[in-house]
Order: sequence, then structure tokens, then C-alpha cells
Amino acid sequence: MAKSALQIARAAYQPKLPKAFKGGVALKEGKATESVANQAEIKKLFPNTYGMPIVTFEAAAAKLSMGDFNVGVILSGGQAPGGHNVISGLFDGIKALNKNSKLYGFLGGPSGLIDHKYIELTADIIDDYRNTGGFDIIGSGRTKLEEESQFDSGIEICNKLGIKALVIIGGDDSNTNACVLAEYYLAKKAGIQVIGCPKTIDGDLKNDQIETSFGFDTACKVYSEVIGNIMRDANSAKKYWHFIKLMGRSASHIALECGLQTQPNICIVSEEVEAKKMTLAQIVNNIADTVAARAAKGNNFGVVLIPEGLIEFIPEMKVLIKELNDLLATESDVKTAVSKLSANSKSVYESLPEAIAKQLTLERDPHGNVQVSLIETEKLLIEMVKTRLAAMKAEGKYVGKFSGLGHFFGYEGRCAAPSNFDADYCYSLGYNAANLIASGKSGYMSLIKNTTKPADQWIAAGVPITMMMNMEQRNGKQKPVIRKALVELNGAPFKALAANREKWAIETSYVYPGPIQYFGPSEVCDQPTKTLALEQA
Ligand code: FBP
Repeated sequence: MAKSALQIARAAYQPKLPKAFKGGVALKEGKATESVANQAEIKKLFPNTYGMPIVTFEAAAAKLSMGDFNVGVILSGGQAPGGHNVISGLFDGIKALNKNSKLYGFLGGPSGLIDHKYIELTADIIDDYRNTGGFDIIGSGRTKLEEESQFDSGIEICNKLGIKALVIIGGDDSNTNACVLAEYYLAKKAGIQVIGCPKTIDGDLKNDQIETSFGFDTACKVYSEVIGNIMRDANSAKKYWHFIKLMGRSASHIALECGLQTQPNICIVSEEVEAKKMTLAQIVNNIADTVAARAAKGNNFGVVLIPEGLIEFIPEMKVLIKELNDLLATESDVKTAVSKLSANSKSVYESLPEAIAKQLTLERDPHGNVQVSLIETEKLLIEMVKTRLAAMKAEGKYVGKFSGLGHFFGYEGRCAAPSNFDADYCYSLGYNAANLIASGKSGYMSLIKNTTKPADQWIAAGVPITMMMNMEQRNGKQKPVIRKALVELNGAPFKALAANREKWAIETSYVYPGPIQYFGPSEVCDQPTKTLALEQA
């Protein structure tokens, strides 16, 4: 495999580990835990994995060891920088605990476990992927592990390969399913432990226990670099308004973080749009007002950040999308589905530019949801702002030129070489998972805490997944799930944006973060995200 100079240098990088893993280690157990809500229901659904204590690892004289068995690993869902380091940390962790243990990777996501598709991850393979982005070492997939026949198929292959522990690297749903699997295997006395790891660039898998999901740091830094480059171009050419949509599915954490890193003229936060019940017209008017205010000062350029999920948070659009989801679940002909919309939704649908209306009816994801990454919200807003500015011009309220350019950043950041933060964090998550396995834990999520401090002071912990669960309505049924974290409007990151955005709108206060640095002074290479720093301050 041909490699770039950076790839070669980066392969030699030794990720940092929490102090607990530098010598001997001891497990410390806390008190019994409760789920964050719906305690009685969750306890009933998870009799074997409910109420377990939070555990932490501490440096000690004695060493831990692991029995003679093998471990399996699965990557689930969208790519996130650092996945390969979770796997290399897990590999090094189990080899340190028992050099005879083997690590098997299930191919193409959870379906690899069900369909018995796997490879043994040997030292040679692992070495090729250390500190690299991507999930290509074993691939990923979005198959949901939720049926007993799938769990039983997992038992079969685990028994065949001598696997007594599985590590599932995924987002909120995959970790919920990891816990369901752990519970099933305990109830069946299958002798297979299950450990989860918090992954997603979206940053929405966080709570009192999880400080951040891996991949968010690198992805936001990649997007912020490019946003900064676009800002510098905008400020040089002085003739374009750039509308930049950023990945992140529902939550606006990525847009908010990039906003804090680069100080754009406008950064829309979907959660605020929903809280204030803003209509599409109001959002468009606000943007047009800022364009006009800047034009009045001779600045016919600017940058707008748009969260990917915005469209679903605008009340009238939310109703329309829900109606379409329900109708398209049973009706394959789009025209017929549209004819059955409520009068209100039909008029919203008809008011949209044709291309956008069409995108709203495209194929749903496996959960029956509209695929927000396929909707060109940035183009929708450019078109509508243009129309609004023309009306303002006719009324004498706007003097200037408007030329909008649309961008979408998502896939550009999901497989970037992990930043030092993600490289260290992920390696530690994997190494910690190995130690949780050696300690006999199941139904736990591998967690690293105190992450705004130097890695030496990081705390390696295991948290029962049931502790993070509540009951929510999914596909018409009450289901136990890990609560998805949306942007909190009373949280420090949003407040930092709100305190500055009026100034950033009118003045040109751009910050140019530049590319991620892998080698150099710590203040350049090891900074966590602004979100994490503000939340943990
Ligand atoms: P995960 O939640 O699985 O980590 O995936 C996140 C994400 O990158 C979203 O930001 C985006 O909306 C979606 O995946 C895109 O999905 P796909 O990879 O199927 O195009």
C-alpha cells in the first residue's frame, strides 16, 4: 500500500494513555446506579444489567490478566475519525492482558456477526491502520442488532471462534442494542460479554457520564479549517455569500462548534429555531436583514453556517416531513402520497422550490426517516434569501449585490486522520474496553473522563449502559434508548455563540483555524473542541 509522508510519520505516533494503564491496575467499584428516567420499566427489561456500579481503573502494584479466550469487534454506523485507534487500543490491551488472545473483526458492521463474516486482526494488519482515519479495516454498516435470531447467530460464531467478549463501537442506538445483547447473553448464560464504545461525529452521544463521542473533535476541526479558508476567500473577493451546510443529522453540535471556532456572520442552531417556533420565512428574513446590514456598509459578502437537520426543526416542515414519512411508509407512489397530505402541509410542500420538494420524498433510511444529508437546505435558503432581497430592494430597504454559493461539508471530515485528541482518546477507549473485559464486565460502555486535562490525568471508567437509558416512543412503540443529546440553549457553548453573534453578523470577525497539526507545540496540537472546553470549564 503506497503511503504519504504524513501517513508514515503518523504510523509511529504512540497514543497517550491514562495513568491507570501505565503499570499495574486495579478496578474500583462505585455504588449501585439507576437509569436517568423510567427506572421501573428499564429495570424490568434489563434484570441482569440494571443497577450495576460505575467502575474506574486506578494505578496499582498488581497486574490484571485475562483468561484464555478471544475477543470480537464490530464497527457500527457512520464513519468517525479514530475508529481504527479504538481497535488498535483494544488489540494492544488484550495482548497485554493475555498474549495468546486473538482479536476478530466482524466485517461490514453488525451484519458481519449475524452472517459470520470476519477476519482475524493480526499485528501486521493492526500496524497498517494505527492513527489512520476511516473504518476500512473491517468496514461498518447500519444493520440493527435487535432480534433474538440475530443474537443466537452471534452465539454460534462466537462459540466457533472462542470469542467470549464483543466490543461494539457505535452511536446511541448501537450502544442501546449492545446492552440488549449483553442482557440476552447474560440471561441465556451464553458466556459472552458485551462492551460499547461511544462513536459519532455528530456529538449527540453525550450526557453526565459521556463527555464527548469520538470523531467529533477531528471532524469539526476539518470543517473549521475549510470554513476558515472560505472565509478568507470571501474576505478577499468580497463578492460572495457562502451558505455552508454541516453534517450532524438532528443535533447542531457540529455547526455550533464550527461557529465558535471560526466566528461566521450567521450560525443557525436548529434547537433554537424549534424553541422559538421560527418559520422558514422568519429564518430567511433574518438572513436577508443581515445581508442588507452588511451591504449598507459596503460588505456584499458573508458566511452562513447551516446545521444539516435544520429542515426538521422548522415547525411547519417538521409536520410536513412527518406526514410524508407516514404516507411513504405504505404508499410508494409519491404523487398519491402528496395528494393525501393535510391542507396545511400541502401548501407548504407546494411553496417549496421543486428540487427541494422532490428531495423531501426521496427514499427513507432503514428507520423510516428522511435522509437529511440529501436535502439541499443551503440551496433552498440561497433561493429564498435572493427572492426576499429582491422584494427589499423594491421597497428601498436594500442596496447591494447578492451572489450566493452553496456548500455541504460532511463526508470530508468523517474519515480524516484523527487529531491527537481523537487518536489518544480512541486508543484509550479501546485499551480500557480490554480491561473491562478482563474484569468480567458486560453491558458497560467504555468511557474516558477528565478529557480537557492532559491524557495523563484522564480517568478510565466503565458505565452501565442501562444507567444512561430512558423510555422513548420509537416506531409507535415505547423502547428503552440512550437519550440523544441536542444542543442545550442554556449550555455554555450556545451561550458563547449568543453573546457574540450580533457583532460577528455585522463586523467581519473571522478566525482562520488552519489545518489540524499532528506534530508541534501542545497548544497547537492537543486542544480539545471549544464545546468540550466550555462544557467542562
Ligand atoms: P452515525 O450517527 O452513525 O455516527 O452517523 C452520522 C452521520 O455522519 C450523520 O452526520 C449523517 O447524517 C449520516 O451519518 C449520513 O449517513 P450515511 O453515511 O448513510 O450517508
